[in-house]
Amino acid sequence: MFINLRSDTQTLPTEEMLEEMRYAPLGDDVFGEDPTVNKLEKIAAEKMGKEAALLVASGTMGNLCALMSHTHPGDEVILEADSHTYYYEVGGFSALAGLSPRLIQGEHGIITVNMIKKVMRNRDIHFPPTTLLCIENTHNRGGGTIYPVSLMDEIAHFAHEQGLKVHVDGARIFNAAVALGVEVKELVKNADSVMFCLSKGLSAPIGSVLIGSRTFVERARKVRKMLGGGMRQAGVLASAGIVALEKMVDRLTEDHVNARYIAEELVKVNGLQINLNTVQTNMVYCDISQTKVSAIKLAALLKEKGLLVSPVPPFKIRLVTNRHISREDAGKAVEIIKKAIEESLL
Ligand code: TLP
Repeated sequence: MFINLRSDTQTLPTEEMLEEMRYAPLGDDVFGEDPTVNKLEKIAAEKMGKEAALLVASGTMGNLCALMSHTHPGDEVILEADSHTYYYEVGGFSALAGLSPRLIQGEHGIITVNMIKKVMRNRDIHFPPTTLLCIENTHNRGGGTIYPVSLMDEIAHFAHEQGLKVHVDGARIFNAAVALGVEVKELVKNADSVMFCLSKGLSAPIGSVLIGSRTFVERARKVRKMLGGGMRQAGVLASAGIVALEKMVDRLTEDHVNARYIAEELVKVNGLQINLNTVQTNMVYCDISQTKVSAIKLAALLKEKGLLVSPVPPFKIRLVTNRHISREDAGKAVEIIKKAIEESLL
């Protein structure tokens, strides 16, 4: 049995989810007739303080539906340079949405109004129209870092003044809300759309939700169909998603406490560097460049010792706590890493 700190995407459905999946009332969601999907979408929209919501197969599909619903091919979208949408979504923003990216290198993924001001251009015959700004909260490659409410508000106000829509990749927005001790709707109240994942720390097996105004979600529903994401008896998935939203949010604090513990232990290890300021939620990024091993090699070495982590080449590894990781597992993981690093320094 591995201690699996590769990602919170590795979480398995709870017994209650499996039970709900067995008995969920079902219908054809392409016709809007699945009562369980409709129920999940209603709950999600309410939690985000918006009019409507749409269940999608994945976070990637949710972000793409948002991009395609807010923009037209040929538009420019402002993205953080390490954002998931830019970095890990196979370039769908360009290949499928036809957008050109204007990148901002944030600080640990976090961008400010001043940074946005620097990349804003005048409306000019030579430039593509800039129509959308994306924000990732929490920011994955930034270390699971959080945009606080005030910054989210400031950015959204500025973007709107500039005529831009604001989409939030909130794959882990509940981690941000729990860590800040605010209701999630506070964080997205000025955004035009938000996507969050049911299938990460919240433990549902499949699914993400895209939320926004009624008109936006109508458009996104059409785009989802075009992308092949119109699902039929999707209530099977939505039923687990309802449990995720209603029962699995508060416990995310445990993951944050465990991540902090791991980071504070590992920062003492010779050869490892961790920026403790970025350990704000359920992720720990360790810089291993002072050791003699690459990220890929260290991840393989750790796997041999029973620990799964994500290599972030060339010289980082990522550990993500989740509901299958107890405090005891966190302690064991620290010991395994210490041993592997000692061996690699020899
Ligand atoms: N992130 C995954 C990998 O793709 C890296 C992970 O293990 O962290 N937005 C953010 C911020 C994400 O971290 C992810 C997944 C997504 C979107 C995409 O979600 P899925 O995997 O459901 O398409």
